[in-house]
Amino acid sequence: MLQDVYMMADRDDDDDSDIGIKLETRTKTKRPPLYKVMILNDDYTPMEFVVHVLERFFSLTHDQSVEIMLAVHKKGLAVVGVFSHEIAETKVALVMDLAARHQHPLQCTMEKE
Ligand code: TYC
Repeated sequence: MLQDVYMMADRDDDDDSDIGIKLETRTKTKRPPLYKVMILNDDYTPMEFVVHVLERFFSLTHDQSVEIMLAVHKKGLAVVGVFSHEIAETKVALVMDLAARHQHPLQCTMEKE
């Protein structure tokens, strides 16, 4: 934990009774960084497989999954979710593992937001 120590200034009155070191501490809590998880287009992975992956691992509805899959198909890639480092890493591994087991070249990556 990072802590700061502040010096308290003397106020401009005639006595110096309030000069001193204020040992107030403040705990800095940083939010953990977030990671975008993306899927990339390729020429071989079947559209239905990509839709299935989006529904299964990214809690998207069927309609949302079709929309994102088509966006990736047209534009090359899309962000499919934003997660903590550990969750993002797990999602990428699950997608890559399922794709490999079905011999599809689908790529899933993560990037710090
Ligand atoms: N381009 C693929 C096809 O025409 C479909 C596809 C979409 C593949 C999204 C990957 O991330 C992807 N079968």
